[in-house]
Amino acid sequence: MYHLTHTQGRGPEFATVFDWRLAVSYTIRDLIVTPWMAGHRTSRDNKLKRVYYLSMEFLIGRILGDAIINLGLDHQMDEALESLGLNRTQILEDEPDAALGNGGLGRLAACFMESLSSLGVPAFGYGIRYEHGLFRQRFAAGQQVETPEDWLNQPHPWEFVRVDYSYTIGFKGEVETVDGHSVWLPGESVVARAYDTPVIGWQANWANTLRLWGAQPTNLFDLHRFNAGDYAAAAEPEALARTLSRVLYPDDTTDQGKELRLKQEYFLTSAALQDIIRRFVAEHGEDLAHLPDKVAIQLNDTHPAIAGPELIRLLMDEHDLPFAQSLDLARRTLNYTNHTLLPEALERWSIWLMGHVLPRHLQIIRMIDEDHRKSTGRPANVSIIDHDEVRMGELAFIMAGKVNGVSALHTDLVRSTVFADLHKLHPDRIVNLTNGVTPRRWLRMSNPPLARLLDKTIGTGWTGDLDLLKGLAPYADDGGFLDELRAAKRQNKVALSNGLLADLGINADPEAIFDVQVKRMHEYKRQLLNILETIALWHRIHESPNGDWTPRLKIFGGKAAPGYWTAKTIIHLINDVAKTINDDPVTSQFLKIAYPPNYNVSMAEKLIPAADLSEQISTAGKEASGTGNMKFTMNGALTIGTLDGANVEIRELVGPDNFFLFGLTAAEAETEKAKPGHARAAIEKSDDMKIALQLIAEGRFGRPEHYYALLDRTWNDDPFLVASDFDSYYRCQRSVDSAYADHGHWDRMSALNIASSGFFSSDRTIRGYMETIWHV
Ligand code: 26Y
Repeated sequence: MYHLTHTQGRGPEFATVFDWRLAVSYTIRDLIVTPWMAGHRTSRDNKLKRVYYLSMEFLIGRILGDAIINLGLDHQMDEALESLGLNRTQILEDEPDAALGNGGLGRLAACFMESLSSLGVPAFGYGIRYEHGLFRQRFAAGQQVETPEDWLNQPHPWEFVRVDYSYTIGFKGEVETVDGHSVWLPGESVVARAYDTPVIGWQANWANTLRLWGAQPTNLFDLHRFNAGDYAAAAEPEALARTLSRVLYPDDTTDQGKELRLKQEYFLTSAALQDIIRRFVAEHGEDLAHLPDKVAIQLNDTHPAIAGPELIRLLMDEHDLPFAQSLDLARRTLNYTNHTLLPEALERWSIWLMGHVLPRHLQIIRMIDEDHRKSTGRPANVSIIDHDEVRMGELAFIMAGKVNGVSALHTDLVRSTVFADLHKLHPDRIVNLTNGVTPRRWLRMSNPPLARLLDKTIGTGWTGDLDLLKGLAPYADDGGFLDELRAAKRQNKVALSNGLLADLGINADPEAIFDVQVKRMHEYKRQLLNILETIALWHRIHESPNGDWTPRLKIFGGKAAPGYWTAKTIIHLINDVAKTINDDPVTSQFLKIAYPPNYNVSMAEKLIPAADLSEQISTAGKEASGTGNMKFTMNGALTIGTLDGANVEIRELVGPDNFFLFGLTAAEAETEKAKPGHARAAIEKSDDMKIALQLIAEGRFGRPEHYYALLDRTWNDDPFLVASDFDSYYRCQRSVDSAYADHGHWDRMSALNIASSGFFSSDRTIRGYMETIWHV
């Protein structure tokens, strides 16, 4: 009530949901500030080593609900809101979903921030305060339409602006030599201003800071021009600077705006490193030789890989250390996480662009490259500069103390493929840290029915120590427990069904298998395989409409990069197929498709707890880890999947009997792809796949000409082996049908999945980083 009147300036009789939501948020924030400041004091007074997580993406989602959970105030909050006559869901859902990321890599960064706080590790996350996060998706005639996201269009109650922490970031210009020293005279500059959001850990013992940089002009505007009446030109410096933190880059393959992306990466990295060095000097004095003892920096993919040359530049040009020592200090401070093997996602910048935007850094990159080649005996294939391009993966690797993969399989592939040559030179550098997710958000907060059942059955300790879920295993044979587990799942399915009916007009049967594939739209993730299987099943049901079919609701969710034509065509196809199938009276009791638009963190929180089946069907060898797969397992969904990414570890832990495996292995997939005509050969052999493609070509689902290119690509190229895996997938889905029909059996498998999911807590992952990489 205090914040409603004194901060929001509204009496209760006039307050809207928005007013109440802000008042509640400020009240909760007040409670976070105390442990937050205490943590800062403890770290500073004890001169503790800190972890710095540099990421271009933090996909945090909504904050309020998670903060309430971590403060342990969920029951009190419910009572308080009830006494005020307020609806909790309404208040929580009024908060915009902070979408400062594209997908897995950004959400991982957010889970890591939460675990770092829960474990009480002194840490900062550094990112960019994008004014517009990931675009909003809607469908027009089944096709994706992007509209700008606008989360900062309203007050953001969680952040504290730090006008005193501002750094100048230069671009372009000249490098001159003065007294034997190189001096970079940037041609442009902007100011990076810090905006801090506290991240509260489980049980509120510790809070760290997510520090996001917003760009400000060095000169606000040109007063001469303004006074002369040229208002637009006067505001130019401001507009130019602001573009730097204006929009999140969609995971994209187009060439457009490459320069802006490079500038954004440098903007984040330079601001973070200047801030880190300032703090180090303030706490430990000017002797930067001890930097690696007090600072561990993690680069989330290559996006902040300019950190290597930038740290060397700061040490050498601004703090007068020699190159060799600067290089050594940087290497003992920096570490790099690789999240992809896909060649199109490995960043490369033309030498021209690098020299144009960051001339001093290009010089330093050449020095790093030369030093590395000399010290390793000048082997082939390991240079940072190749074919007039700067290879950021090689740069990050060479500048890192440790390089990590994100699942066991992915780490093996990092060693044997992208970095095979560098791995031979530095055999101890690559380590595995399998991803994880925070059980606070992804279980306790998003799945209250299951959380209550777990509390009742094994006690509440699992939230902070997910390995305790093992205690559930004995209950997998307890009929009473299994009934309650089913009831909890059903409650989530009913809630989701109500939402689907209200939002999409789809009448879902909670008894049906809720079969969910939610993730970014990418060919390698093979949403195409899923929709083709759906078409084939629909056709089979038509052939015997009185058959004993297990009812299914197929749920899709995900966005395509705006310039990714094939991914957008697959979205269109799913929507076209959904329209035909959902309107078919012959099959509708058995099969429906729902594709709610604008999949985001908040939607994941509703879909995952309601899922029976988790689709993790990427071409083996292509999905680095996956983290959605872990969330589903924790929430009792069974996985249908390939041996890819962390699926391999999920299957090992839950046991092969409790996992629906299909498809080629990574090695087999490589062999298969090398066979000329592999797609056509596989399609010719598969009646089901052939029919599915034929039905599309005949125009059974909207205008066939929309799909000619996709069909042609599937018959003649099929780079992600949809055809080769089709029959195996189709058969596996039918074994899902029969398994689901046997309730007792299914629920037992579900219980065993939950019981084995403790390993996938991001607390375990962070402990691994602490031990093997950061030494904190
Ligand atoms: C613009 C471009 C350079 C780019 C931008 C974003 C390239 C890649 C990305 C994002 C990649 C990403 O999200 N990768 C995912 O990381 C997850 C966390 O490790 C993995 O679980 C997932 O398999 C991987 O695809």
